[in-house]
Amino acid sequence: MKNALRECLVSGGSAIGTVCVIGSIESVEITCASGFDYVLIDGQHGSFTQASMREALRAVDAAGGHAVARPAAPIPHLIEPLLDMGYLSLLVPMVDTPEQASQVARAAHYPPLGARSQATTRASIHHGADYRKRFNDELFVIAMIETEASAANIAAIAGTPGVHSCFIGSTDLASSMGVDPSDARYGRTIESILAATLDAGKVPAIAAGSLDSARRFLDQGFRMLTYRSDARMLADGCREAMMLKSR
Ligand code: 3PY
Ligand code: MG
Repeated sequence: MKNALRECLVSGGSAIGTVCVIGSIESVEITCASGFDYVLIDGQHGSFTQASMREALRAVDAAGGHAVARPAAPIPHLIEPLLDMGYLSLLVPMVDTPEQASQVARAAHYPPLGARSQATTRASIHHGADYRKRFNDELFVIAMIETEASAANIAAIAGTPGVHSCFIGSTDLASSMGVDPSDARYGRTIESILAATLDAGKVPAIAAGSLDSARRFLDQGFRMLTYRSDARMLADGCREAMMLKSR
């Protein structure tokens, strides 16, 4: 068992991924085949069921990719089933306070670092006999910073033991601040989240909706970047095709 995403990011590398929301295993396979370093299987906004989150993980594994799971909320009982399926990386939305961050980290880790419950599950069979012994060293927990409250608490959230990365949900952050992404205050907030994440020795991560913003974020120092979604890229391709109508 090896978490290639964690290994790459904690040793100073970068990773580019996208998010699968359509909920189709075929879309997950197509996305993986294009070479993203990870694909986020979205249990917050995606059309996945618990069963299809498991199928999606199998599809990503079969394609030699890396799957990150997003639970619907930062709630311990939503985290455990994803780990029992075999996911090793978690992107947890709406982590607004250090208390929520430690609750998430505690739910995800086995004792003595956390309180995850033991069981014979797909994960413990699929990942081999030493799964329970090695799990805490392979788990990668990413807290999403995507509200004004979360941005205000960034130092304490980033400093939480067991949180390995802070990921800016750039769309929700702008929405929570009530500003457009071109707003100067928004730009300063992103800078301060990045700085606090680096100060805590954690991996800075972000979502980008365009190639321009993705390049800017990577130049700024973000090392994990989720680019658009399968739905958005399908919609963009369709819109491009329909330009034929106005030729
Ligand atoms: C956001 O931008 O709010 C996200 O959640 C990206 O995944
Ligand atoms: Mg969001």
